[in-house]
Amino acid sequence: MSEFAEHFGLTDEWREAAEAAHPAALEVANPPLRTGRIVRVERGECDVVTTEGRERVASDSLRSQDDLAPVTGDWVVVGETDTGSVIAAIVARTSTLARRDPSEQVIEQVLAANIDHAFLVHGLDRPLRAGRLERFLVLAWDSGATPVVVLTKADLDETDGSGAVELQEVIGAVAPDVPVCLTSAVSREGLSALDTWLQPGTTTALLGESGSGKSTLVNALLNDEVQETGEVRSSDAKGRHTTITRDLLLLDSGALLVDTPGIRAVGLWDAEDALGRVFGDILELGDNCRFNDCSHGVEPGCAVREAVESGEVDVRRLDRFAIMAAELVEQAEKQKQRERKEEKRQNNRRRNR
Ligand SMILES: Nc1nc2c(ncn2[C@@H]2O[C@H](COP(=O)(O)OP(=O)(O)O)[C@@H](O)[C@H]2O)c(=O)[nH]1
Ligand SMILES: [Mg+2]
Ligand SMILES: [Zn+2]
Repeated sequence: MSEFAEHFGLTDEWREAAEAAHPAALEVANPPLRTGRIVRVERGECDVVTTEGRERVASDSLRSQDDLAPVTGDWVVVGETDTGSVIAAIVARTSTLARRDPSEQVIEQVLAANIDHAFLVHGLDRPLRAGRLERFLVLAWDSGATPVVVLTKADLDETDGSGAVELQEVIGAVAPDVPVCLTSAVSREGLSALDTWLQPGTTTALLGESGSGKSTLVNALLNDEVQETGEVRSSDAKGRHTTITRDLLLLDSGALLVDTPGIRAVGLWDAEDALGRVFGDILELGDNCRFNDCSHGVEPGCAVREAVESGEVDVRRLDRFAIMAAELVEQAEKQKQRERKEEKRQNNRRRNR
């Protein structure tokens, strides 16, 4: 099938936004300018599907002054330089899936952009950790995408369905308003229910632990073995290649999918509001604590601990909330330090000129 930007979700809005970015693009590159969407990012290069077709372009260092690295899902303006085609401008994102970079504690890592739905994928062959699910939920809400929990490997359920029901109860307690779908890539059970979200021109990202069945699910939806699958250990250099790039893939239905490499560490980045969506009840209860800055620990008059004692709030959930909230405070503090350092550096440089 030939590929054009029109198939990858190009709407009038995106077209107009891209055209508005033309003046900025012309500072970096020459015409002919064309609008496209990034479908794959590799070191220094991207595959972009433009209104002219698919092409490989340099992600360009000139443009990087604005600190924005192109990611899968981005809408971009491509133009020409002496050394070939480059991404000359990135169109403002409507959503970004981001986490704290696991290698660098104070850097945000954007996983994908312009995502409508996030499938939080969990395999029935392993225990569900509520804390993990909460993290993925926060990540998804924070991105602006709508989360859906997708349980995979239903064919492996030996409990005659009661295991899945139990799991759905656990998920319901953590995320009461989030839809849960039970699927199997092997029996193809439940796959058509995903059509609710996999609508033409919409983009869905798959998130979840390594081995949860994301790539297998993608292949089942594509009816093709595009993504490599298998038991994965990302530290296992000799192990087979698994998902390392994040590709934007086009389904026959016209829906778009982004498979992501198994995420082991879901460090939160700047996600206070999203935290409130997952732990809204605790935040609300906290309004009734005697102290404004109550940590819901040992302070007297703590409404949250009262709710724990009365059984209204699960104490383990409160613990997980406290950990994530502390993480966000710590991250914000580090970010501030980093900004101060950067400011100092720039001031010094100016003075030494
Ligand atoms: N029985 C069964 N196995 C599955 C299913 N989905 C994935 N798997 C297996 O689970 C393992 C991990 O799957 P993979 O798609 O690579 O997981 P990913 O790391 O999330 O991309 C592989 O061995 C798959 O064959 C399923 O629906 N049923
Ligand atoms: Mg995979
Ligand atoms: Zn309190």
